[in-house]
Amino acid sequence: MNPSPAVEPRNAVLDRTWSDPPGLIGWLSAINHKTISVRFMLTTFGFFAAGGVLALLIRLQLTVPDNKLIGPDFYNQLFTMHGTTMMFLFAVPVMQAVATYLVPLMIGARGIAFPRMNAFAYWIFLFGGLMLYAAFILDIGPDAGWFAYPPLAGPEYSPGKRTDFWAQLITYTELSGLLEAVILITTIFKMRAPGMTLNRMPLFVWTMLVTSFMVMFAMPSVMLASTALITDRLVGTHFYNPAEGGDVVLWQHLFWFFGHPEVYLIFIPPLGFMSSIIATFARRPIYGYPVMVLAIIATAFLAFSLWVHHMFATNVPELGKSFFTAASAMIAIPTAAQMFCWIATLWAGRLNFRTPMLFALSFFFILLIGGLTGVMLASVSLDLQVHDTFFVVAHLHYVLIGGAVFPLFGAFYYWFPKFTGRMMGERLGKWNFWLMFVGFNVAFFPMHIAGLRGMPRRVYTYPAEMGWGLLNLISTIGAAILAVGILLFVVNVLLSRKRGDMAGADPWAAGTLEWATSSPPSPGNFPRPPVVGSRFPLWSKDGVAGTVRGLADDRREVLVTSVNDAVPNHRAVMPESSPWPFVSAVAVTVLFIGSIFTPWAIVWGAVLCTPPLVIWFWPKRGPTQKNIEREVKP
Ligand code: HEM
Ligand SMILES: [Cu+2]
Repeated sequence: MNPSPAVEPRNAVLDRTWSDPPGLIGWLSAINHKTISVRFMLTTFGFFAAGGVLALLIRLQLTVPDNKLIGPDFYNQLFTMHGTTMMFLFAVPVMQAVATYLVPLMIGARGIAFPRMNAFAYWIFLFGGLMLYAAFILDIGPDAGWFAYPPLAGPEYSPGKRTDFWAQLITYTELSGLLEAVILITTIFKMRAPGMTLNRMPLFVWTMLVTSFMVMFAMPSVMLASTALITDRLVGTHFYNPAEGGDVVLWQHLFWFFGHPEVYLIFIPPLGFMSSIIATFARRPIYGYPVMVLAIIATAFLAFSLWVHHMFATNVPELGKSFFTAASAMIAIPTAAQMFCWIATLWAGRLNFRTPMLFALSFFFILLIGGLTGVMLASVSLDLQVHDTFFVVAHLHYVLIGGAVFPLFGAFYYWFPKFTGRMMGERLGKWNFWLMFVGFNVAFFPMHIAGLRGMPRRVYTYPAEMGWGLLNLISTIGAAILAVGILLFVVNVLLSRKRGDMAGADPWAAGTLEWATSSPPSPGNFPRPPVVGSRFPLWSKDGVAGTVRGLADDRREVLVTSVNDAVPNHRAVMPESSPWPFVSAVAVTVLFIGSIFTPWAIVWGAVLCTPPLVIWFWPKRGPTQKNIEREVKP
């Protein structure tokens, strides 16, 4: 094991080449993947906080029976905005945000593929989220639930513009998600350091590869669904109108063909966090690497074959329900396989209980409960019994928070030194963890019982005779403890960013490439990109077999390698910073928001979008790119 990798001295020319320009225009022109990723992470965390505040309002209203604090109309908006925010503005985007920082570093690349598109995707995402919250503040926020079932979400029962804002937000976030998926797949396939064969890729990179492919199949489904909903509402098509030959169950199929895999888009990247953290803190490579990779791929395939388990209460054929029950139960198998590999790794390792490790270990406990209630819900008869009760609310939060939020917080503790050059406070970290862990269980465990006793979800209050009051009081107290825990995280980040212990390149003595460069990394990531000789390059003697020479420092040159074996192919020059992705995103936003109000916005919006897009893509022969062959043999 080689605890302190030899970090190459920084190179001033290279730093200047890859830096974002100064000033306001420069700020809007930034395309460096780390700059964009940090903004992306802060934005998604901002939405997480907003969604959390809405959750606290929901809990406040449910604390006691017959509560009159929040009326039914506002309550509808609360749970719709809460679910929508968490699913579309936090959970998937935050994984992509973290990945756009880490993946290039983990694979030894100087940058990311399509950096301008990456900036564009970020701006689109930001504007979409702000639009949704602007609508909410102006009291035209959506109120038909995060899955917006027609006919409730259709023109007849949801007049006004509320649902249109929701449906348009889907297009923003999914467009951003699709672009990020293309960027990550291209980066992972074509920009890995020489020697990093597919078989040597860190498991987190594998999870992001698989997740990105899932995004490519899942997102178009919901974009199609929501566009059809908009045309139903805006120009009177009849996709979901049975009176005119439409079908409301069509919505459910299209939505859940996206919605179920969505859960795995949230859950698979954390499997990669887990593997990184466990390997480092057990001080040994993850046991059963091929099993892990196959399990991740199998999970992705299975995830697409069980969307109907969200529709057991509709009239899908009985035989179909049996099939989807079986598929739903089967998905526990690859997850269990991974759990066993991690346990084997931990068993053989010497454990180190720092904060990231605590968050990782809590995953086992919480996800086990969430997984068990999931297998219960996969059975049609039990599902019909607890359908639309708080049992489902408890289940989904155990899976989402246990499967994603806890590992994500662990990941922040783990990679914070790489992002900032400083460690996060360990004492505050322990408090942060225990308050979140205890608060979470106190908040959500009683919901299982309330659900089994019949408490329905999405109703703003309940009569005292039902006897659900005590359980709800406990839940609300738990939610408050959880919120304090999350607040401590924010405090810890703010304090540690300025005053944390200096980290150095590899504070955890970890084995993967992101730790082979300074913390925080220089704008160009690696002064000389490494050549990889093993799965944990920093842990084996000839893991870093050399460095790549011959890449220019005075222009944004990257090495392009082959898909399977990462054999060097050619050099490519990445584009310079540019404000046009930002301007284009503004123009596209005008088009989308306009089209909520009039179909004509598609026409004049397109006219508005054309100039910035043309300028963005206008072939330019700047001083650095002039006379460079785009394909030069290294
Ligand atoms: C921070 C602590 C959280 C609390 C206290 C909380 C609380 C709640 C409650 C009480 C409901 C049920 C509302 C009702 O049916 O009347 C709910 C719904 C929901 N929550 Fe959370 N939640 C939290 C975090 C999250 C996270 C992190 C996610 C996703 C990543 C999430 C996703 C959802 C979804 C999808 C719904 C369903 C909304 C709907 O029925 O349309 N929640 N939450
Ligand atoms: Cu599902």
